[in-house]
Amino acid sequence: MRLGRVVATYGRHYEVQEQRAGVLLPEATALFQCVRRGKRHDVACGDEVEFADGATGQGVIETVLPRRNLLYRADGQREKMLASNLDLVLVVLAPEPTPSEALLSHALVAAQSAGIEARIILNKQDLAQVGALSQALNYYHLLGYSVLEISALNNPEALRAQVAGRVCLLVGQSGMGKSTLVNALVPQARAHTNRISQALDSGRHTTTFTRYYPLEQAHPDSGGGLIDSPGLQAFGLSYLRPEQIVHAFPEFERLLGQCRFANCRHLTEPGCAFRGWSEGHPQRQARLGYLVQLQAASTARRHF
Ligand SMILES: Nc1nc2c(ncn2[C@@H]2O[C@H](COP(=O)(O)OP(=O)(O)O)[C@@H](O)[C@H]2O)c(=O)[nH]1
Ligand SMILES: [Mg+2]
Ligand SMILES: [Zn+2]
Repeated sequence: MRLGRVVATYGRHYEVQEQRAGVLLPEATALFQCVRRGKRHDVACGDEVEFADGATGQGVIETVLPRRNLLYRADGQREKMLASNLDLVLVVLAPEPTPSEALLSHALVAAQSAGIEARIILNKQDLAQVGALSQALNYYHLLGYSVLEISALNNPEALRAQVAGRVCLLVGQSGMGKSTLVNALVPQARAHTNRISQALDSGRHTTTFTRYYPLEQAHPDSGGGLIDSPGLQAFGLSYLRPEQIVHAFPEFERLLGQCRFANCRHLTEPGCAFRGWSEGHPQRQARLGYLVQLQAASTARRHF
């Protein structure tokens, strides 16, 4: 049995890189194309696994080792793992295509509930329309989230200092520049992407797989890298319990207990502190809308 890290997930196929003492072995000889024993659906990019190797770089994942954390989403009862054992979630936004503030808020809630630090990357600084988005993101800056303004095309290096030595997942809508950022910081990324695209044999240009790209470091042991993921259109969080969600909204969490009714859903109840604080502030109202929407989706799902 060998020990490895899942560095790519595509469909029910996994690319596993062997590791010893927590350090990935050189790609040239340590990459294995694996399937999961018993066709189970419980492997995420970033997982540490035990696998049995077969012929010519093939393998079977036997055991998924305990995770430090797991970022996942759920729409209704359908759950989808994004990545595990993360140090940082980077939510990538850009002025075009039209960014979704709901998706941003959901991603921040997901990271917080998983106990993972989240930061915001505002990409495409070179575009003129970036000013309005930058202003909108000031709200999140004031909530305590780091916002890094960057252009993947002109100054990608600013990101390197933020990610050095850490395992970072890039999430966001399609077209925001996640893959461009990865390709700018990791020279070998394109080769891996092409290889997996060919394995998928789809002829599509969108990335439909998640892959970890180690960053080259001054010290090989310092680790860290970027995980590129497919574009998200929605980030359902129905697995959260209604009372968990408010803790991922810092501006509303501090108002807890101030509504007239202890079981206030912040919809139409009189004396609602959340609505009172939001009235006349479109951005606060939008955020309250996301909170209420997440709570409704959570209540609609049965928790056991
Ligand atoms: N103007 C501009 N375009 C960018 C920048 N970063 C990425 N793009 C473009 O945005 C498009 C989508 O980028 P991609 O990396 O595929 O986005 P992804 O879907 O998030 O992986 C591509 O045409 C990129 O060339 C940037 O900083 N400025
Ligand atoms: Mg991409
Ligand atoms: Zn209320």
